[in-house]
Amino acid sequence: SQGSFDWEEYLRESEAVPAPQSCFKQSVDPPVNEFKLHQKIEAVDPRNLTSICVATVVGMIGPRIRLRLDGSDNTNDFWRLVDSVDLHPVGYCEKTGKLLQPPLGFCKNPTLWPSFLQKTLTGAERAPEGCFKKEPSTPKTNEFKVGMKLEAVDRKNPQLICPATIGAVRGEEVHVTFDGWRGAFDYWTKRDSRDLFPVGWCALSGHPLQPPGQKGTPQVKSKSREPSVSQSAHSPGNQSNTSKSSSTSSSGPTSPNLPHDRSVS
Ligand code: MLZ
Repeated sequence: SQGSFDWEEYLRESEAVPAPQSCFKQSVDPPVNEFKLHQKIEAVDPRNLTSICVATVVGMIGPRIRLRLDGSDNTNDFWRLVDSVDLHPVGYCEKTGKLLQPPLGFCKNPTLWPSFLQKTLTGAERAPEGCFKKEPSTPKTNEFKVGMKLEAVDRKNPQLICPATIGAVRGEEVHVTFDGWRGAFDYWTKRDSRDLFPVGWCALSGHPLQPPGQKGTPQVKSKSREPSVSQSAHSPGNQSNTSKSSSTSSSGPTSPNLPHDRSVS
């Protein structure tokens, strides 16, 4: 499911504009991933944000790494950008006078933590300082507007980055809606979330971009929507296009202007 999606054509067909780079807390050049699998780091526990834990790099896609907190099971893995402020080299806690914590739900008796910690770090490869990239700055104001396109992490399937549209803006938050999906994956988030990327970020960074779903198109502009598009409108003999929009009458599976309603769920 990679390489089949082309933003340029999709934007043209949907008459949509990408959110400008200045909306995003992302560097213009995606950071380079210099981590290696199995390296240890210190990371903020996503389930307990005041706590920093030992974590192991268990996967990577482009500039994102998949982390597992040592002493936690494999059901709480999470993804971070290599320029996330949540990531530190081993030794960071010691240097800054903090205590390395067991992860929330440490699978063993808490009294076993000190010896577990020592054991998990002994002989382990530690990610070098240079792997940790500087966090990008936060844009001064919320420049997102309803209808702007972007690439966004699907938080229910956080290894995925998908084409999305800003569905609403409320103060410092934006509603992220996923193109071609009915709303089950949508979420509200801070406008400076690291899960939001400008159109083209995946291509630039070497990260796969999922194609849009096929379950209806909630973001279609109402002005260019015909009252009903019958099957005959797509048949080869009937090319009388009275609509002012869509010079190219694409009927491809990801065509954003046509109501594809072949879903079951
Ligand atoms: N396997 C899942 C993936 C959905 C991904 C949606 N991303 C917005 C499904 O098909 O339900």
